Amino acid sequence: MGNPVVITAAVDGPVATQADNPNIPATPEEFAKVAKEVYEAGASVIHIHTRNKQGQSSADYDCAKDILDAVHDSCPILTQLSTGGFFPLEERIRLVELKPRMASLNICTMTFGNTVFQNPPDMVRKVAARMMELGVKAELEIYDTGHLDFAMQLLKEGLLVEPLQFSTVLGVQGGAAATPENMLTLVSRMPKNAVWQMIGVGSRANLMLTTMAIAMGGNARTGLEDLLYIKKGVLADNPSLIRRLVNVAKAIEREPATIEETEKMLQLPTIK
Ligand code: KMH
Ligand code: ZN
Repeated sequence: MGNPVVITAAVDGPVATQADNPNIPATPEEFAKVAKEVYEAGASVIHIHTRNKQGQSSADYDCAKDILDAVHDSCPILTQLSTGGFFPLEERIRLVELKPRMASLNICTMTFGNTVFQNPPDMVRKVAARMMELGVKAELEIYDTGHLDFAMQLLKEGLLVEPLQFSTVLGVQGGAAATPENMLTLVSRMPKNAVWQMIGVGSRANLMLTTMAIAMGGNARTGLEDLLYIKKGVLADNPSLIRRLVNVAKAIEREPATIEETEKMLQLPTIK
């Protein structure tokens, strides 16, 4: 099948808890279960924000290891750990030592809702260098055009490996708004050999922009990190969101990428 699409399941996120949506995984067992479900639904990548024993977002190294091990044991889905929670930077960075296949790399400090998302340039350089040493591919989360520019600067400095893997994140308060125009601006400014996926925050933005991205030949992400409700008043769950996106892809004659296709398309390095 030609033109496969990499579908990523962002199953929990850094903020929401089971009080917001009971379908958010919290324990290693719940992460393992949801990993298998989204894999069977068509996702080839799982994006994980690790949690502590109380189910709260946390960069605790041992808890993160338990979650990652449980997911790896459950199915062949490719793991992408978030280094982007709202914890001390040193704790976030340490998560890459767990050697997931990919880890998020947030490029710039920004206002994020009512908080400040701290990503100082030298710290970003340090994490990028360490990811390269370990063979962990950087998933570059860009929330505005300046973030793309700084990613290009890091490439020039030899801290990133091509093809760059971008996630265009639109709809965060403090970043660019969730509009088709903003998506097109960002995508048109990426190097030609880059791979990219769309992350639309909020129910409407998520479906509209991921659909557009798939139609344009890009990749797409969905899951409870990006939207808690599938429609007004109806709580979402991860496998249903993946199935909905797979149906969108199939309707425009794209098939979800297999694990092998994803490894090839994203040119994932070998873990060292
Ligand atoms: N929820 C995302 C928009 C990351 O995973 O590195 C921001 C985030 C970053 O959580
Ligand atoms: Zn995330």
